[in-house]
Amino acid sequence: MILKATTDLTDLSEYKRRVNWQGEAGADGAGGRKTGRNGADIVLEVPVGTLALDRDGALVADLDRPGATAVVARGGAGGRGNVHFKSSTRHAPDYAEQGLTGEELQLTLDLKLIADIGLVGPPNAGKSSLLAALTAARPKVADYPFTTLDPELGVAEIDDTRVVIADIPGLIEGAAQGAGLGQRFLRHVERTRVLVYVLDGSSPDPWQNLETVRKEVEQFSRELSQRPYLVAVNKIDLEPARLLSKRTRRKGVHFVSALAGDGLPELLRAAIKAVASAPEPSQPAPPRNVTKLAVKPSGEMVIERRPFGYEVRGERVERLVERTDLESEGSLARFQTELDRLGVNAALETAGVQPGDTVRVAGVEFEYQP
Ligand SMILES: Nc1nc2c(ncn2[C@@H]2O[C@H](COP(=O)(O)OP(=O)(O)OP(=O)(O)O)[C@@H](O)[C@H]2O)c(=O)[nH]1
Ligand SMILES: [Mg+2]
Repeated sequence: MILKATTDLTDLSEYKRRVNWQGEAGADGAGGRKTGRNGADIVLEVPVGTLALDRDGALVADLDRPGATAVVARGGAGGRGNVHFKSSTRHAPDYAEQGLTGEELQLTLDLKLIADIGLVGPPNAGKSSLLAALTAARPKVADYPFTTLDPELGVAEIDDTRVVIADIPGLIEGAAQGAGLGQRFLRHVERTRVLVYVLDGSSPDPWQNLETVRKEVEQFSRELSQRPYLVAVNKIDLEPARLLSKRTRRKGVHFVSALAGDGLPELLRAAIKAVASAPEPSQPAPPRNVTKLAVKPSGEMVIERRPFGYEVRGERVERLVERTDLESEGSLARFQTELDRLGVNAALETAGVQPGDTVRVAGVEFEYQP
């Protein structure tokens, strides 16, 4: 199973519709020493920016550029055909190995927006209005907090330079502890090079609002909070904000009006300049191509006393069971020999197994017969 990043997709809706995906089984071998055909690879296309996480939330693959691929689950090795078990006394062995089961895993696909500039600020500050004023995006704008529920992207263009801007839901105090909606969307701006803190210049204390939002960002990610940023004090068409702009000269602070268009080209140019000189955002974790499934050291074996009898665990013995065609007499006979060779029978005796006890290996139950 291979994940592949493509620009043809923009969301993961395909994987909402269908959650189970399975590779194709290989074909059986045939007479004349013919090896069976391998099962075809299954390539699952995902939008660029998709992260694949395992059950524990560990990063399995980071599909951060077009064409990036990651093998997330491998098919099982094929079994050896009966010709491999020929000997001087057995000319036509009536057993063959079964193929191994392929890897199976549960992945969470998480799409991170990839933007150059992230708009971050308290609810109702005018982030979406700013996105709408700077780009062709048409996010919902309304006079109440938490209008934006999902992050939105837009492309801004000025002086032949294009930048992608992301607008996320508003951040409030306590967001890091789960208050409001913003915190869970901050990850979408994790990879932006520059943050623009958008403030409502007509609010009672915009600088206090800036403090609050910066603190929430810092609690989310120290690294994100240390990235270059600008401040856009919005709504200077309103009197309190206009007065504030007359009184304030602060480096990196721009007074704008998303509604009237004041100060927007200057803000955009400054943001683009900051993007150009900002360092590449670091990756959340080193990308790993292949999932490592926990594998017990081969040969190691554990025998556990269970209510039903005994359970044998160990990579080699479990593989042996998987490899064995339990319907075939010949295979079973060889299975017995192999159990002896691996020391399973001796270990069971030591553990106190009695003839007739149930022994379970790899989900298959046997009746113990010495
Ligand atoms: N007067 C004035 N009002 C503005 C300006 N920018 C935005 N608004 C108004 O402020 C309100 C909130 O604007 P939004 O763009 O939805 O704010 P937001 O920050 O995206 O809000 P959330 O998504 O809820 O966090 C709307 O009523 C806007 O019309 C501005 O420059 N001047
Ligand atoms: Mg909004």
